[in-house]
Amino acid sequence: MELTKEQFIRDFKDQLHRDFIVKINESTDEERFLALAHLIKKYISTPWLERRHDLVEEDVKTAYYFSIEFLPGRMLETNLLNLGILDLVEDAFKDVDVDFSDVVNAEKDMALGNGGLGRLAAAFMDSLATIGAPGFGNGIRYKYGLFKQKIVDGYQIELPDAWLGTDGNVWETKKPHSAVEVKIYGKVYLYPNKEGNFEPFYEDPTILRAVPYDIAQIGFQNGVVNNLRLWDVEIPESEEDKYRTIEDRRKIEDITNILYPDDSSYEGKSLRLIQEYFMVSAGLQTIIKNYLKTGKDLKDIHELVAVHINDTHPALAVPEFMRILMDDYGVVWEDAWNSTVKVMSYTNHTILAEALEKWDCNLFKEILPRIYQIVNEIDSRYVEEVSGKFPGKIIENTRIIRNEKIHMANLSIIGGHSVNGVAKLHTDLLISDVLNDFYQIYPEKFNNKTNGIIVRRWSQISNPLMSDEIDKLIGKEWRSDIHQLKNLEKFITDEKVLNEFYEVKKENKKKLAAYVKETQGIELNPDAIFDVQVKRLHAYKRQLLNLLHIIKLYWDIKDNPDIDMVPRVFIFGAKAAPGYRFAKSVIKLINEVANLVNNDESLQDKLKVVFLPNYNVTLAELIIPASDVSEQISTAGKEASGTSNMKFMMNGAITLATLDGANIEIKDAVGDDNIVIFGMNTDEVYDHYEKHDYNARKLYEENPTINRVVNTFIDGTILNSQSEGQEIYDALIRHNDEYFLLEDFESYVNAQKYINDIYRDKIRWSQMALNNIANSGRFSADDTIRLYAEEIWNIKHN
Ligand code: TH1
Repeated sequence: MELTKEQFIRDFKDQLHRDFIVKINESTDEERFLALAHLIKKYISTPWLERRHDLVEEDVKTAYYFSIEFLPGRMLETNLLNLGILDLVEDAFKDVDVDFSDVVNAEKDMALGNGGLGRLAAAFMDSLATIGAPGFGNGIRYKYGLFKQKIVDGYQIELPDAWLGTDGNVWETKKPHSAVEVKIYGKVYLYPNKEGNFEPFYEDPTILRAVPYDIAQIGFQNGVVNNLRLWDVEIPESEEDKYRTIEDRRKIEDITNILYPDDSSYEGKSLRLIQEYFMVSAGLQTIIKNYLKTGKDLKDIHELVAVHINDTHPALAVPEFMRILMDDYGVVWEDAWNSTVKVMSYTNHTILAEALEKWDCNLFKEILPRIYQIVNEIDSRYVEEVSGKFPGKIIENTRIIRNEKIHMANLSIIGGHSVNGVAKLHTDLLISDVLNDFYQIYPEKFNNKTNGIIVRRWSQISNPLMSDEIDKLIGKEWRSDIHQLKNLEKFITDEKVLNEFYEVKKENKKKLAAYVKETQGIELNPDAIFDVQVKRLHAYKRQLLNLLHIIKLYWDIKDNPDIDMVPRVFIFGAKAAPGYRFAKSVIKLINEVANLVNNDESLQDKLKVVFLPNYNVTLAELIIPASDVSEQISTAGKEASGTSNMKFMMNGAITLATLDGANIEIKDAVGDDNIVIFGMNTDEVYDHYEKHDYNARKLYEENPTINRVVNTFIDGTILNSQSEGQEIYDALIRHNDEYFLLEDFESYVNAQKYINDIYRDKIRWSQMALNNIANSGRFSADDTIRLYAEEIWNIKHN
C-alpha cells in the first residue's frame, strides 16, 4: 500500500490519541500494539469490504475451508509484511523512539489449534489471500485457546489460555447481524407435504444463536483481503426464558469455550460433536444464503461453491448441506446429492487408528436427530449403489454406519469428490492400505497435496539476520518469489559466504541462549550443536528415542570423561494432551534427565538438556532459526507429513530423520548428502506387523548398550521419577515397544555420531545448511494451495 513514514506516524499518533487518550511517549506497549492493530484494520477496511461484494456480484467460485482449528500465532508482523509496510513501520518507530519488538511482544498468540493441523489451516488462509484466490475460512471462536503449559517439579501443569481477555481479539470484527440459528437435540418427525415430500417437524429442540466474528486475511502485497470467520455461540433472545440459572446458561456457553487439547487422537465426547455441528451448520447456512443472492438456481450451487473438510471434524458438512438444501429450500434428494458430492472435498491428516473419528449412533441420534436420518439414508443409498459391483467385504468396510458407529472418514469420502493425503508417502499408504477399499471403488477421488509452510513467516519475520544475508547474495526478489532461493546454490563452495551463514546461525543461537538463561537459568554454549525436537508429545513421534540417546551420551561421558565430542545441547518443546499419561511421563523424565545432566559438573558442559515450557508458534519463531539439528524421528509410516521439518530446513538446520512423511520429500529436495537418514522404512515396519516377529525384550537382553540405557529408568540414577521410569520401562520391555524405538536405536546412535563428526568440519556443515536453505522453496504453502485451487476446488487465482 502507498504510505509515507510521516503519514504513518501522524496516523499512529492520532489512533493512540483517539483510542486511549495518550501521547506516544506515555503509552504502554499494549496500547501501542492495540492502536497499531486498529490502524491496520482501518487501512484494509475498504478492500476487505469490497472483496465480499465483488464475489457476490461477479459470480466467482469461492472455496470455504472448514477447520476445527486455526493456529495463526501472532498476526501483527505478518499483517504489516503483507501490507508491504513492515520496514516502514519499524523505521518509523525508531524515529519516535519506540522499541518495535516490545510492541510485537505485547500481542498474545492466537492459539486456536493444537499443532500441525491448525497451523496448516492458518497458513492456507495466508496463502489463499496471497495467490488472490477467493478462499474463506470457517471455524470456532474458542474462548480459551490451547492450554498454557507450566512445568512444576518436572511435571506438566495446564493453565487456561484466556486469550480474549475482557476486550476480545483486536483483529476480529463481530457481525451480530449475520447471526444464524442452529438446532440440536429434540425430536424430529417427518410429515408428508402437498408435493409428496417429507417435511421435518422439530419437537423441543435446543436453539443456538451462532454469531460470526471475522478476521481479515491479508494477501502478500497484492491488495487482496480474504476472510476468516469464527463462530461464537449465544442464547437466542427468544429462548432467554429457558435459561434462568447460571448453570443452564453455562451449558450453552460451554459449546465454544474450549479447544479440545488432543492432537491426532479423539475422545467421543458429546460436546465435541456439538462443536463440529455448530460450526458446520452456521457456516453452510450462511454460504447458501449468500449464494442465493446471486439469483441462481440452488441445484447449480456446485458451480460457485466449494467446501473443504479439513480432517473429519467438519465431516457433518455432508449431511448438513443435504439438510439445508432439502428441508430449508425444497431441493429433491437426487439434485441435492449431486451438488453435495461436487461441492465437498476432504483432507486426511493421519492414519493413526486412535485419531479416526467414529461416533456412537445413540449419542449421534440424540444430539442430531435430523442429521442422523440423513446419514442413514446416505448410507443405505450407498450400499444399494455399490452392491453387486464390489465384493461384500469391501462394501461392509466402506459403509458409513457399522457396528452402531458413524464413521466420519467414510462419510467424507462418499460425500465428496476428492480425498487427499498430505505427503507422498502418506497418500500412498492411504491408497495401498488404510483406504484401499475406497480406492477400489473411487480411484479418481484420490490425490496428494504435500503440506507447505508460510515461508515469509519462517524467514523474513523470524530470521531477519539470515534474510539480510540472503539479500546480500541474491537480491531481494526471493522475498516475493521463493523459488529464487535456488540461486544460493552458486555460493555452495564460497567459504566466505559459508562462514557468514555460520555466524548468522551463531547469533541466533546466542539469542535463544539468552532466552534460556533468562527463563530457565541454564547457561548454553553457542558453539555446541543445538539439537532440537519441538512438536506435540506423542509416542509415535518418539521423543523417548531422543531421550534414550541422551542417556547413552551421559554414560559415555561418565565412563570416559575425556571423550572427544562436540558439546551438544538437546532442546525439547512439547505439550502433552492432559489425559495422555505416557506422554506426560515422558515430559517428566526429560525434565529429570535434564536435572541430572545439567547439574553434573563432571560432564564439563559436553551435554545439556533443556525442556522449554509452553511451546507455541511464537516460541517456534525463536527456536527454529537457532537450530543446527532438526529431529524428525517418528516411526516410519506414522507421521502423515510434518511441517516443522520444512521450517527447520529453510532455516539451515540439518534434518535427522526417518523415511517418514514429508522427510522423504525433503531428502529428494536436498539430496542424500544433505540430510541424515536412519532407521527402518515403512516396509520394514509393516513387515513386523505382518509377521508379529518384533521382540523388544530380546534386543534389551542381548544388546548391552540398550540394556544399560533402559535400566537407567529404573535403577535410581534418575531421581524423583520412580513410577514414570517404571512405566516407560514397561512400555518398552513388557509391552514390546509399540513404536520400535529399540530396533531403531543403534541406527539412530550411529546417525548421531555422524552428525557429531560432520559438525567438526565447519565448511562441510555449512554447505549442507546452505543447500537446505536453497532447496526449501518447494515447500511453500502458496504452491500447495495453488494445487488445491486448481485440482480440487477449481477456483481462480493470480
Ligand atoms: C497432523 C499430522 O499428525 C501431521 O503429520 C501433519 O503434518 C499435520 O496434521 C498437517 O497435515 C494432525 N493433526 C491432527 C489433529 C487432530 C486430529 C488428527 C490430526 S493429524 C485433532
